[in-house]
Amino acid sequence: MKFTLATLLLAPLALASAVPRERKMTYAGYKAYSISTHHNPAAVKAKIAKFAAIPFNLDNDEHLDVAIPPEEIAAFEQLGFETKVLHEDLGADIAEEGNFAPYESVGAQAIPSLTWFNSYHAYNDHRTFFNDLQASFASQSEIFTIGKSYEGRDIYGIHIWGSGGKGSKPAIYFHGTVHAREWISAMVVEYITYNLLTQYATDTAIKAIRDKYDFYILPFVNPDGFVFSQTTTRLWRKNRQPRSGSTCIGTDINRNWPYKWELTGGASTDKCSETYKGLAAGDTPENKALVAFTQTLKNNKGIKLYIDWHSYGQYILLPYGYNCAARASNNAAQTSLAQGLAARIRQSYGTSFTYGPSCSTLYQTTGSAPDYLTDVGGATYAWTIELRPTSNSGSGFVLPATQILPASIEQWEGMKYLLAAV
Ligand code: 0X9
Ligand code: ZN
Repeated sequence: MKFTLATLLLAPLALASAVPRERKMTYAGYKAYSISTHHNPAAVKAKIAKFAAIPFNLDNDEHLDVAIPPEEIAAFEQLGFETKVLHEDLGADIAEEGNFAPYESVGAQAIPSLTWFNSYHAYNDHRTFFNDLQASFASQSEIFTIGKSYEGRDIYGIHIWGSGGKGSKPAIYFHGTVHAREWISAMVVEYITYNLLTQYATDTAIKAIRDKYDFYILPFVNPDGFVFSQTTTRLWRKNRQPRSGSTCIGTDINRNWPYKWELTGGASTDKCSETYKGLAAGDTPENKALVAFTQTLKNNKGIKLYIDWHSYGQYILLPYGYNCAARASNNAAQTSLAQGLAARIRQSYGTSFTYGPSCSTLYQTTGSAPDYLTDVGGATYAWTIELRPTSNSGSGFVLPATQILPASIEQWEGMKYLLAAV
């Protein structure tokens, strides 16, 4: 049985993260659990409605992941749920995660060190790192911006091309950090970018891939949300756009794409919800810029593969999100590629990824990117990849920095398979 998003949105716990905060939220002493729902998440939600629980996952039939404030831990544990502890002390794990190594700019003189991937980083360092990386390969790449976020930050990306020259081949198109708190996604797309650039001259398989496609990689689709997750509320998800008539901030960029936006059941009309869809299709500055850029790629050489990198859960999600019975016309080919990708990812560290159509595998989403990319953008393949961890392996969005490299390496190995196979 699946329960609907509507059920979730009525639950008080969905509101916990909607309170506007200016001072940094420390999460000190919060304990995070994955609660087994035994396929009845609504019953679990009803029992914990009285707590100021912060939900991690949106809509999962099997488990509900929540952080419980210190003063409510004893009462929560008395309920006797079957749980797995994700964070003994969420605040301590967030503090540890916040030990960013400062980035010393190497300019165009040298390729940045791989030590970049040993810690998470401040937003401004991400931009400098990306500029430095690009500058070392200036004849085969360029930095571009597609527009500005609500707060006026550039939404930037890198365009990488091969021997055919700039813009001559179909697009491979990657988005990271659509959701602010999914920090691992930017690190993974940066690692893939790093290898596409640094291995071109020495690895014939990478050269073949690079010469066949133009790459467009945007590590921060939601820069405002990301900055807010670093300065104020670590578990922030949406963009930072206010709406009149509400003190709640933010629209879910992955519910605002102008395709199947008007359907019900896969997004929220409540401005305080984590999946708030906006007042009209495509009405955030971020979605407007993304739509225009996607149209440009479509009208140039078309889009072969789009991947929207998220966390967490270890899923490879195929179209569609809007309807659980709908299948892409090439669903059989997509399924076989996803199976191959999951197998290749597993070869590095044994990490398991579940694959299948998004709605039937995870939950319904309307106005989400892969559906737009498939039916409007004309992408042959448009997927969501939910990175490490799972609720069983622990830690949720706050993935320890020691896992940045393994999480990235297994995706890079997977991409080598996928990009040669599509
Ligand atoms: O709910 C989402 O937007 C994604 N999950 S997350 O936990 N990262 O928020 C899943 C979106 C999947 N949608 C489609 N592939 N259509
Ligand atoms: Zn996400």
